[in-house]
Amino acid sequence: MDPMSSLPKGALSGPGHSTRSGFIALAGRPNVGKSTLTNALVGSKVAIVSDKPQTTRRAIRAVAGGDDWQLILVDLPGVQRPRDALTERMQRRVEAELDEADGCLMVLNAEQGIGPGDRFIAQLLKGARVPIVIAVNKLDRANQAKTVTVLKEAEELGVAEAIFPVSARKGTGVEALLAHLVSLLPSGPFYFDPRQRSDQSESVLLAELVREQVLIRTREEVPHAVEVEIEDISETDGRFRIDAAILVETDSQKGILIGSGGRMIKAIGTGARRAIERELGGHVHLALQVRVRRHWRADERVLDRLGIE
Ligand SMILES: Nc1nc2c(ncn2[C@@H]2O[C@H](COP(=O)(O)OP(=O)(O)O)[C@@H](O)[C@H]2O)c(=O)[nH]1
Ligand SMILES: [Mg+2]
Repeated sequence: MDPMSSLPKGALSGPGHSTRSGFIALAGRPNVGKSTLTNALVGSKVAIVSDKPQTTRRAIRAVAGGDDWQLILVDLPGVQRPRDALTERMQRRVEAELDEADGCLMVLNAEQGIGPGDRFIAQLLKGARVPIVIAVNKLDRANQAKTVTVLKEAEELGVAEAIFPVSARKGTGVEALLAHLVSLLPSGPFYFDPRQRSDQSESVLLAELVREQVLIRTREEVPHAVEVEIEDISETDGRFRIDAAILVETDSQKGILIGSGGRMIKAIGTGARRAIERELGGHVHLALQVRVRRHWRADERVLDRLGIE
């Protein structure tokens, strides 16, 4: 999907300004579809998606852009009660990002409706000095009556200057939302090379594609306990070899990831290889290893090395 293709050019840059660019911070409960919406707005996969909590650990800057505008979306890690060094860092990051943004996009879930978690976030945003836009997502999962109710409740939150019903999965309404967000950006030079789609290094993106496959296939404490490190990438004649380690905290988690007869690690490897091949556009040999590294989540040095700020 290319959400940009039919945007009128004149609508995107004010008179007398050559380019506009800026940052939009994404807020919303876990699982409302922030990462999916980021990918839809950018028009390519920059953020991994699953229905597990803490899928998004790093504050990715995703870059949507046209000829004369650049909109940088900051997909914030989920707001949670601090429990360990990892969640504490995530919390600090959320506050810092809002401070630097030109606008905030709060995402709600039309399927579930608005609950105490959404109201809590809306309350936090009330103090923000930036314009707030609401996207009511998962329109494809709500009938008309439900949609009308949620849109009304969204308005009653009293924080948004504009509200857009969308389906990030299907692309419905994404173009109108994007045009509005672009209209909020100040004029100014681009922050990123226009060919860039995010600020993630290639190895972090590839590690995330492996982690996404783990998240899709595991439950309970396992998703939260897993991290992935790319140890080596090499290319010969358009064929890639990638060595990656999946880090877990206990032997039992390692057992789960390997699975009986190695079936689980095989399924993770096949899924990840396909996703990486789509990203790199070539044949990939993916060598995966599962390693136990106890308490990596509490180890600031490991977090630094993995790029989790
Ligand atoms: N049906 C439907 N599912 C969606 C939509 N957007 C996201 N999802 C699903 O909702 C789950 C959470 O999405 P994600 O983008 O990771 O949410 P985040 O935690 O807010 O970043 C995933 O299973 C997505 O596939 C949508 O528009 N429609
Ligand atoms: Mg996310």
